[in-house]
Amino acid sequence: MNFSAAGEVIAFIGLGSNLADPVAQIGNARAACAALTGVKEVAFSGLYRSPPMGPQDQPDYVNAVMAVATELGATELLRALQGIEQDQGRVRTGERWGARTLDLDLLIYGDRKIDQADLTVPHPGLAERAFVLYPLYEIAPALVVPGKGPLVDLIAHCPLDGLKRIE
Ligand code: PH2
Ligand code: MG
Ligand code: MG
Repeated sequence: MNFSAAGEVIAFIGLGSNLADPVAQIGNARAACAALTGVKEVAFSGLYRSPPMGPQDQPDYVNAVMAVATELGATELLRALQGIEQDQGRVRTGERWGARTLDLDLLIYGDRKIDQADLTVPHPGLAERAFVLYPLYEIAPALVVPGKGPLVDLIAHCPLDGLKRIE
């Protein structure tokens, strides 16, 4: 997949929600991402339901992955995604992997590897998370994840862990 023009980078965003009507949260977040200046939607996976990774006393998650073509730098895109999380009522409780109305993770930014205090790309948990890998595979089956290898190989080593495509 390469629908980007010169000066644009293809980036992948992981979407997750397990509070306050998760399906609606994901739909609203998709629209908000596509409406960002300097961001165009290229592809959007189906919606997936998965048991929580982390604390088990929280609802199941709805997850999806979106591909965008963007003129924004990686940090600019991260800040824009954090703005959308805030707009959709994200409360940072400090609990690791706790319930949230909306989580937007910058999974992949072109072929870049980024190691900053506030941003690691590709996302460090990506290779172990079925709820990231399977939706990603749906929209980019030939993807090679920078520093981690072909997506097909990552998928082959990642059990579904209860992940189900919705509908
Ligand atoms: N996100 C978390 C913590 N746990 N579990 C699932 N199934 N899906 C998520 O997106 C998720 C999670 C923190 O970002
Ligand atoms: Mg996350
Ligand atoms: Mg996050």
